[in-house]
Amino acid sequence: MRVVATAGHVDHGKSSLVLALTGTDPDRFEEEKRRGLTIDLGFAHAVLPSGEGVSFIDVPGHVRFLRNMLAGVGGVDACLFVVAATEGWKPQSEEHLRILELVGVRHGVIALTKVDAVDDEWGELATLDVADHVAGSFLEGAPIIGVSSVTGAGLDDLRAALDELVARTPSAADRQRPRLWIDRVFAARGSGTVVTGTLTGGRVAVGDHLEANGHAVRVRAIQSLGTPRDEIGPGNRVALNLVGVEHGDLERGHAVVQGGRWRPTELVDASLSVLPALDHGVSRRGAYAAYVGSGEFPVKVRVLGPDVIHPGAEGLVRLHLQRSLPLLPGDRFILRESGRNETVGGGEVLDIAPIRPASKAQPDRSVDRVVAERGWVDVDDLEAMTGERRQPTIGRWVTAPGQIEAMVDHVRATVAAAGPLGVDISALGERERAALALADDLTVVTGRVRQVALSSTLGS
Ligand SMILES: Nc1nc2c(ncn2[C@@H]2O[C@H](COP(=O)(O)OP(=O)(O)O)[C@@H](O)[C@H]2O)c(=O)[nH]1
Ligand SMILES: [Mg+2]
Repeated sequence: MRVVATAGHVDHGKSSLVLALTGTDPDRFEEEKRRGLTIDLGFAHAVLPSGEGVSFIDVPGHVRFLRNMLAGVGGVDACLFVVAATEGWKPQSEEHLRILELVGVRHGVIALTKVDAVDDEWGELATLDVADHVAGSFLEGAPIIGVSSVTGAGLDDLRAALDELVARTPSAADRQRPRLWIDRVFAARGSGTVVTGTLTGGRVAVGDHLEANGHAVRVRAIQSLGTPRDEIGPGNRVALNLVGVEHGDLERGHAVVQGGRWRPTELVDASLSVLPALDHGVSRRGAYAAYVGSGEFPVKVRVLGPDVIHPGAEGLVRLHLQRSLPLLPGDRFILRESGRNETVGGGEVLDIAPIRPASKAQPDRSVDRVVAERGWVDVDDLEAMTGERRQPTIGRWVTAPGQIEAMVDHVRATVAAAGPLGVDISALGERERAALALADDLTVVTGRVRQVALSSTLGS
């Protein structure tokens, strides 16, 4: 099963196309049907000719509902990019393409819709124009299929192209760290709460004990594509029935994760690519909205290093969120200036627990840097901060080069300074005691650490 998000300008025929491909109208709300306008995310699924299933997340194209579009593209593998042959490339064609690039979508097909309303020559020109606009992006070279949701023309070709898309899109990675960014919440009919989202990072099984926005919950039931499941892997649309939380306590943008394995954070260092088309740089400090997972979060940005990141350039930033989120290095975000209603750029989380002051921070994704900056790091902490499990170098710690030797020397010096009676072992810290075990020349006698008598060292 793959999750494919639609993208493209308003009224270009995204929702009609999803309906034509799946038989499900993704515009769920009465207001959407009445206005003929997608406001919120829509969901539908179909079986492709190969037998492979595909879930569609239909996003709104109108710039006013961009936040809903952003909530939809967080966990997707691929996109169905829609441009109407009648209108050609429009502002949200451009903005959605940039956003998909910044959130890391790398695969897609392009549907040139409404071909029934143009003649062949116009259709060919429109195709060339679209190819021009996507040149240099991840959609360069992607198939551009002329379709009509009205006559059904081209739909079989599009289905075949979707099959190829699904076949060439790598399946979602299983890192044994499931995370579900919630996009909808309901009260379950019996009791408990149902949340839906695109599962990433790992598997979830019925009976799992998880944490939803910090509430301890148990998974009572799982559904995917309307079918009950005992467990489900990453890369799927899922609905989880959760016991232990009121539906009023959860909302879009919250995450469901395994408690204890994450270190929710309000402060992250990240890379930021500023869109080339922006007419100003991102300056030293400012207030923005960051879009991460399925959520929109107010954020203060501080540029690390030079004062301004210019349009088209990439720099480093420190993001101050107003609430803590379960993030990991590698998570992607989009930055918008809410006041100007303008997408500024986006980037990748590099450090979810920066400890160096902003003036000295040099974030990157290296686990060794996280260790080096701390000297000693608990293995579980390190995993929660980086997503990577390392072998401890001593006790339960991973240490930077030279740290263990320095600690052994320090313990040796402490014992030497204490004289013949030695040091009460309870006066030593955990790390000192771990280092003590490595010092052949020290011994513990009735609770006191002493130097091994010289004669016994020589005799051994
Ligand atoms: N002639 C024609 N009209 C279409 C086609 N697809 C959609 N439309 C019309 O275009 C308008 C916008 O379609 P919609 O699917 O809501 O666009 P969205 O905003 O991209 O989701 C509606 O009035 C549709 O009936 C098509 O293939 N041919
Ligand atoms: Mg729509």
